Amino acid sequence: MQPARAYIGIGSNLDDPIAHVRRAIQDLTGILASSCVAQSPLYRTAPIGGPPDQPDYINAVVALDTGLTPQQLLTVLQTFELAHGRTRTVHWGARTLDLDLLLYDQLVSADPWLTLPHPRLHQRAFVLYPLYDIAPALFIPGRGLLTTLLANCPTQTINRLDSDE
Ligand code: A4P
Ligand code: MG
Repeated sequence: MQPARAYIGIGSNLDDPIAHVRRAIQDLTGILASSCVAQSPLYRTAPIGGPPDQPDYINAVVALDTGLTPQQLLTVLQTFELAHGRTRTVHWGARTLDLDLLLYDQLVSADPWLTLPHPRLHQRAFVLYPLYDIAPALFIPGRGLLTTLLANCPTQTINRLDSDE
């Protein structure tokens, strides 16, 4: 069977976020029946939503080829979040690690447990820029071309990190 191409958004803004994101990328490269085909640079980004005075986030995106179903993949991602000490108290509050399944091939799903494409990805510079770094020609089902989404994205503060930071 052909593997699916999945894109995973990584975010952290607590307890040494750069280290959490780097470890998360390592975690993702070890997923069963999957291989990592691309990883974006890391970005430092201003928090969108959630309580005021949160620290900046570190964000990145990884592309995987996977033989897992989307449900299996999300379950693995949630296991990694827990292993990074993720707790869920405040909606959109600060977190050690958030792993979002952004896209799974061109699959569309309205299931609240697993909505595809991720319901907010098209509005978020912290997702669109790293996605563009690794898949510039991407089409987001129901939303359009990534390049068009980027051109229409609200202005948000995001800065690419130097690779040695
Ligand atoms: N869920 C549904 N679809 C998906 C999907 N495609 N991928 C469900 C992952 N999870 C999905 O997620 C809540 C529920 O969404 C889960 O039960 C899952 O089954 P969560 O991770 O527990 O909570 P969350 O992260 O607070 O919610 P969510 O919806 O992932 O939040 P967002 O929209 O990702 O926003 N600002 C900056 N600069 N950088 C960030 O990374 N992140 C957020 C979180 C807000 N502001 C940010 C950032
Ligand atoms: Mg999440």
